[in-house]
This record gives sequence, structure tokens and C-alpha cells, in this order.
Amino acid sequence: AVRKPIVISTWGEGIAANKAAWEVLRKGGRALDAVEAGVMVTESSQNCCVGLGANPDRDGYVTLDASIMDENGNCGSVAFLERIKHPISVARRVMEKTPHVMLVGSGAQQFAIAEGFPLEKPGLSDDAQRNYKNWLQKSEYKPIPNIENSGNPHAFAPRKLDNGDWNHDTIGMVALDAQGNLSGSCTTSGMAFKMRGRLGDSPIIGAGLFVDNEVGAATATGLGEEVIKICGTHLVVELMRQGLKPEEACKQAVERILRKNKYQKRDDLQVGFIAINKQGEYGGYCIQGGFNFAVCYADDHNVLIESKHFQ
Ligand code: SD4
Repeated sequence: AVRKPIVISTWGEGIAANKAAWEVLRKGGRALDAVEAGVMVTESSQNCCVGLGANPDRDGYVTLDASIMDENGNCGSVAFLERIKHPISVARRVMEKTPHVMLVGSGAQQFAIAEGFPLEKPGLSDDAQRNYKNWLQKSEYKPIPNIENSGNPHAFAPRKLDNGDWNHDTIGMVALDAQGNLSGSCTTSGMAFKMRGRLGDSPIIGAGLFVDNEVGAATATGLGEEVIKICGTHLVVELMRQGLKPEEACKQAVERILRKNKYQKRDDLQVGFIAINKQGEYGGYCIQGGFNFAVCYADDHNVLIESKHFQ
């Protein structure tokens, strides 16, 4: 039997995001509406690391990336977007109201304003301000692995940022609705203290997010550069097309990244994928322990699962 509707999303914040998505799905709503409503919760959350409250780039500006994809293979994305609270909704407008797939930077911001999105005040949240000040002391530019809790003795110890948040900056969500249609969303502030202008995988269709309504849907988190290099979520979906279950497809995509890195243990390398298929089966896989994802398919079933990781 097909398990539907179902929604899954990355990290601990996925629980709250799933809740909002579930409100749409349980009433028979469209997966697209669910994945937008879901990640908007994370974008507005004050104590999280996605959206305008997040850590800035190394020049001190918060720049946001987001993408969305529907059951018809339509997609929209925004990148390097500043001072707009809900990049995911702007991405959806790009998909629905323009002949384009991606808008970036000031063009994306102009479009958002023209669509009625408020231009928020510049500046950093108190937490981000503090994190940035700390970072400036050394101004060290290197990725830090995204980890929530560490089951892996070889991985970095779990880390909390000064503001108490776990160190990750993205939410990705994929859903199957009661009609059997798939959609997905992904929204991020990108890697903290990234170079100005840097885009990660999240706004790139086929990297941070991919949906094929015939097969399944996948989203990614972690070091975006590595996800882009293998067209990560497109690969996961194509592996499911060949018959792999979601977890196995995620695992093979992770192994592709590791193979490219010659299986060298790199403490700065974390990538996690999650995926669902048309049957409502789901799974995830990551490089280092400490990646969780949230799974919801009933009013009383919204749980955090620790992803398996490379050993
Ligand atoms: C990026 N993939 O911009 C994002 C970062 C991330 O948890 O997932 N952080 O590369």
C-alpha cells in the first residue's frame, strides 16, 4: 500500500516545519502548498539558522537561497537574496509568475518587492551579530561540518553555536500528497561566513532539490559544493528510478561524493540526503553521524530519525 500523505524534512527544525506541512496534507491539500508552508516556519523562526536571523557571509550580510519544485516538473529558485523574509515564497512566484527558473541578487529582490514582499531592515539578529564578532577574531574561512548529535566517534563532537543553535543552516522538505503527487522545497542562509556572492546547492535544481513525479523526490544538506559536483538530488532520484529504495539511493549518492574524495576522512566534509518515492517510502543517508531528519505521516506521527551514516 502507498503511504500517503507523507512529509519529511531535514534536521531537528523539521519537526516544526512538518507540523505546518501536515496541516495542509491532512486536509487533502497539495504537496506544493505543504512544502512551502512547512519551510516558512523555519524561515520565520527566531531561534534557528535559516532565514534573516541566520549567520551572515564573511562581509557581514545575510544572503538567502531557496528553491521549490512541483509535481509537473516546474521549478523556481532565488539566490543571493537579501532582506526578504520568505525566499521560498519568492521562489514559488518565480516559478508561477515568470518565464524563468532562477532570479538572483538585486534582481530577485526587485521582483520580490514588486510582488509585494516587504523589504526588511538590514542588519543582523543579536545571535548572528555575536557569532559574526567571534568569527571575525580569526576570520578563518573553512567549512564546519553540519552535525546535530554525534553517533560517530570519528566525527566532530556535536557543536552548538553560541546562541544554542545547532550548527546547520538549511531546511529541505519533500512531500507526497493524498493525490499521490510529489513536491519539494529547500531554503537556506548558506554556509555561515561564506565568501560574498557564494551560492550553495540549495537554489540549484538537481543539486539541493529534485522532484520527479514519476519516481520520487530528494533534498540535500551539508557542504553544498560537494552536492553540486555530483548533481546530488538528481542522482538520488535517478537511482530510485533504477529501482533503489530511498535510503539506498541516498547512500549511493553519498558514496559517490566520498569516492571523489578518495574516501579520505575529512572532518570538514558533511553531506546528508533525504528522499521519498511514489510509494511513500522514505530514507536518508549522510557522511558523518549527527544528521537527523523528521518524518510525518499521521496526526500523531511526526518523529525525528537519526540518519544512517558512512562507516
Ligand atoms: C549550503 N547546503 O549552502 C547548504 C548548507 C547547509 O546545513 O545545508 N547547512 O551549502
